[in-house]
Amino acid sequence: MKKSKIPVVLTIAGSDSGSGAGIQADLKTFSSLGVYGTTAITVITAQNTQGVRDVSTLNLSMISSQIDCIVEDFDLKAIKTGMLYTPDIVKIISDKAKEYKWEKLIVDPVMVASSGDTLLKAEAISEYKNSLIPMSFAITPNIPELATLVGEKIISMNNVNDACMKIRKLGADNIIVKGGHDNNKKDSIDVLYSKDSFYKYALPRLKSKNNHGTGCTFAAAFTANIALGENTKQSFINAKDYVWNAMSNDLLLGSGNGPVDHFYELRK
Ligand code: PXL
Repeated sequence: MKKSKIPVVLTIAGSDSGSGAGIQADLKTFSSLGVYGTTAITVITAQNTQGVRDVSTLNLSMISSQIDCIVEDFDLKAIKTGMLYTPDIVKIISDKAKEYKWEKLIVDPVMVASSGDTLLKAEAISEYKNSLIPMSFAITPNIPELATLVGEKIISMNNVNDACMKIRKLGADNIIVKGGHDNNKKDSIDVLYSKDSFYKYALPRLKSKNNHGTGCTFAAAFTANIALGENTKQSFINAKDYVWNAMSNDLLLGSGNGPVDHFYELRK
């Protein structure tokens, strides 16, 4: 294997035809932050800024084969998962994580799109808890995803710590909760639970409704920073700063929830 000039990462996720989220958001984030992104596509969605119209799942052997191809030829510094959709896909990714002994596996437990469309079948949640989360270096739920994972109706900033401790028991080393869905009007606060301590990072809440793909973008930016050799806390801070800047410079595309600007640096 050649000694590459740039860290390589892999995203295992769904395609978003509107390119605001999913594989497309991941690749833009990776490129913008200076890592080389490879992809294993799980599902193809037909969607725009208004919502998801269709989902088509790739067969399991094709998903497996994409991952094998990448692992055999690239020295991966980190791996990120996004939309996995079915229990079978979650299981096969957990099997690959075990087979290849992935140390830096970042699991973004994607469940629902900003448009409200379902991105994960309910039957897949137990597979996440039993197989994939135990293999993860970090998991990056938003507040509704965290509530679903711990089986509670609502999580607020008051009980977020208890919920993180429950996820820790499933085997994730680091838990990052994205506070975008919290009802704090002034700030958006994200929480990192790492090595038995909590760290909170707040930035002013942005009013833009062009927030499609912010969850994917955050997890991809965190993955890129880990691949670049940053420590967990700094990767968390850098990822939030990146999303905040990308969201501040939304591109005003489409009539629904538009994408953020992953390349805001180019347009300064
Ligand atoms: O943001 C979550 C997400 C992940 N992956 C795909 C998506 C979305 C949101 O729409 O479409 C493919």
